[in-house]
Amino acid sequence: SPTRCVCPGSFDPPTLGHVDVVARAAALFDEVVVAVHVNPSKTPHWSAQQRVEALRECLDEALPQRDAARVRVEAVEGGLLVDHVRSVGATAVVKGLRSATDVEHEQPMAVVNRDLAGVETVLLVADPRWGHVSSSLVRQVHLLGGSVAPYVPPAVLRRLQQPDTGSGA
Ligand code: COD
Repeated sequence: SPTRCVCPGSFDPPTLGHVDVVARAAALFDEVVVAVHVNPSKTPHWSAQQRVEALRECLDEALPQRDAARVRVEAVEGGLLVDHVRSVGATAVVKGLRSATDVEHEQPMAVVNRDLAGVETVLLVADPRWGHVSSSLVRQVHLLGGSVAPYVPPAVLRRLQQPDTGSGA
């Protein structure tokens, strides 16, 4: 049977780092489910629907069609990550690792997710080109009037430049 993983995140907004992790997950697994988490304790800048649509566009533009076809993007409302992982029939979570801070953050979650459901976590070392890129950095630079073109896929840049059709503001 096909191997399947979940790439979870907030993707608020998606960055080139996110797209790189999903592309690399698609090289390791037959099927990838990108889970856009709707965190009840966070107020998102983009709605879940905007993040899902933007990610779909980014992946369709960045990946060869045969790879993009193996990646599904969906919103996930609350609940345990592992419950969603199991509900889609995946065996692993794939995440990106940018820094020692990321390691400290991911290590306990990986142990708990394995305890809860036997779900393994695959941590991909960030490509140095995007190792410093985060959604919060992109939001801040954009808000203060700087160009985020080096950090986000063209589909996200287009949406940021058309506030009424994509910023969620
Ligand atoms: N390069 C490589 N990887 C990157 C980059 C980059 N430049 N930027 C981000 N990433 C990776 C992150 O490391 C992460 O793996 C993923 O991409 C998503 O990043 P974000 O910032 O969009 O998402 P987060 O960090 O807000 O994570 C949201 C989650 C839903 C994944 C998180 O809150 C989570 O795991 N929740 C689990 C809830 C749960 O079940 N808890 C109980 C058991 S632990």
